Formats: sequence, structure tokens, C-alpha cells
Amino acid sequence: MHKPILIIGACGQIGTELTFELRNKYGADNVIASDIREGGDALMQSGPFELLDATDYAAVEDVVMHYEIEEVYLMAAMLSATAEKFPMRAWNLNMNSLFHVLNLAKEKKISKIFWPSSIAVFGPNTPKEDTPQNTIMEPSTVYGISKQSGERWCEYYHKKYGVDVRSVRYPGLISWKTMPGGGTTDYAVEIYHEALKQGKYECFLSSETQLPMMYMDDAIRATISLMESPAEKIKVRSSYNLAGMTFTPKEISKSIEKHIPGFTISYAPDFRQEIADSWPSSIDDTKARQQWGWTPRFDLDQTTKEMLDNLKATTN
Ligand code: AKB
Repeated sequence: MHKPILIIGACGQIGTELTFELRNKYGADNVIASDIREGGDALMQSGPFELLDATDYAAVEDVVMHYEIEEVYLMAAMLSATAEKFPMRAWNLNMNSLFHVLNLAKEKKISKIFWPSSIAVFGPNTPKEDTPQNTIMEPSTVYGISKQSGERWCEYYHKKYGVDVRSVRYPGLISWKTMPGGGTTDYAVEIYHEALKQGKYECFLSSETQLPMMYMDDAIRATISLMESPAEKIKVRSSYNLAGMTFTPKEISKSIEKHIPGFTISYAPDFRQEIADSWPSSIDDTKARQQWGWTPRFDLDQTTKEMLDNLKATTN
């Protein structure tokens, strides 16, 4: 039997789908969902749930000890756009929550951690195309600085204390079950909702802003596959580059137009444009492919079809 798993930040965009998938795989009672707020009915009714503040060490430790947790997926974080508005809150949430789980693992109270990093670890001086695993980083956003620091700490805890921490640098994630919140790549989810509701969308990034993206099913599969890989295969203990697809707002709008003729997009770039301009346009994920067998399945047109079909079915 699989030992209990704790998901911190289970009601967010990734946490929700991760909770469902892990519950399917390991049994509902083996997967404890937790968040600072309650989630949707489907999530709340699908298994155990704890209200939990990820920055409260004693509270996290209590839940870990109570359920005899073996693995923690730490999904709570403040994303790029919101973090620019609340730098200290973002730093405190993103760093303290990570230290808490790293220290629980150091003290042998848990044995494995998943912690998400992001393409935001890269900055304006990073090679933009096919960004390599190891390259100039110099992130220029609060969120990126916290993710890059987090990566350094993960590697440090692995080397110094033998902590089994695993991570991927998620690109922008596209899903229909839960809305993203406070990110720069959020437009790629909003656009599908607005296409169905209004037949048009005003994008906060310019037409040619090319960013790395991934359909949520691929992201969840990557996450679980990394966590299930034998430890000796995991050679990168900071965080793995991970690629799915890459496109511009103009390209996603063309893909939507194939299903919704007459769909229109307009552009009104705001402060998020500068964040997007500092990030890569495509990612080289050779190490993830070679070391633990990663391959994406969804391209842009498949993603568009999945998004529109599922949103239509659930909103009617
Ligand atoms: C964001 O836009 O902040 C996130 C990310 C790329 O990490 N989706």
C-alpha cells in the first residue's frame, strides 16, 4: 500500500488536478488535500481535506505527524503577476513554505518532496530559444527570484542532508477544471473561456509574445512520473526544464478560430508584458527526456480541442 501523501495548495490550478489524479492512483484516503481555503465541491468531497497555512511550520508538522505522511507535494505559491504587487508576501509564502517541508525531510519526518519551479527562473539575459537546462538565469521578477533561490536550496538540502526533493520548471499551464490565479501565462486559459462566452478576447500580452506552455494532463503526468522514478535516475536536484509546446497569442487565436469561426482577439499589453518579455520563448528539456523518460503528448491544436470540448460540456 502507498504511504500517505499530503498536497499543500490542493485547491489551486495544479493542486486540484494533482489531487484527483493521485487519489485515482493511490486511493482517496491516502491523499490528504490541504489549502488555506476550501476548494470546489468535487475536490472537497473526493477525500480527506485539512485547512492549512503553508507558512505555519507547527501546523504543517501537525498534519504530517497526524496522517504519518510520507510524501509532500508543495503547490502553494504566489505567482508572477501577483508577486510583483506584493513582493514581501510572495517571498515569505514561496520561501518559508519550502523551508518547512525541506526541514521536515531533513528531520526524517517525511521522505520525499515535490516542489514546483518555473520558467520564471530565467531572465532577460538568458538565451531565449531552446533555453538550456544550465545557462545564465538572472531572473528579474520577485516570483522568479523566489523560484531560483528555492532551486538552490533544494539542491543544497539534497547534497548536504540527502533530502529526496524533486522539481520541474513548469511552463504556463492550460487547464479547464480550475482557473489559474495571478500568473503571466493566465491569458492562455482565459482566452478559451472568453471565446466561448463572448466570441472575442482582449489579451494583456502583445500578439507576438511567444511563451512555453503545456496542457495540464501533460504537466500532471510529468509530475507523477518524476516522483515515481527511481532516485538514482534523478540527477538534477535543482529543477528540470520541461517543455510541452510554445505559441504566441496570435497563434492560439488562430487555433481557436478553427472551432469558433469569427472569433477575434485584440491586444492591450499591461505590466505583464515586461514579465513575459524576460522569459524564454522555448525550452530545451533534453535532460528530463533522457533521465526519466519525459515526452509531452499535447500540441496547441489538441489542447484547443480539449479545452473547448470540456468547457462546453461543463458550462452548459
Ligand atoms: C506564471 O505565469 O506566473 C506561472 C508560471 C510560468 O510559473 N504560470
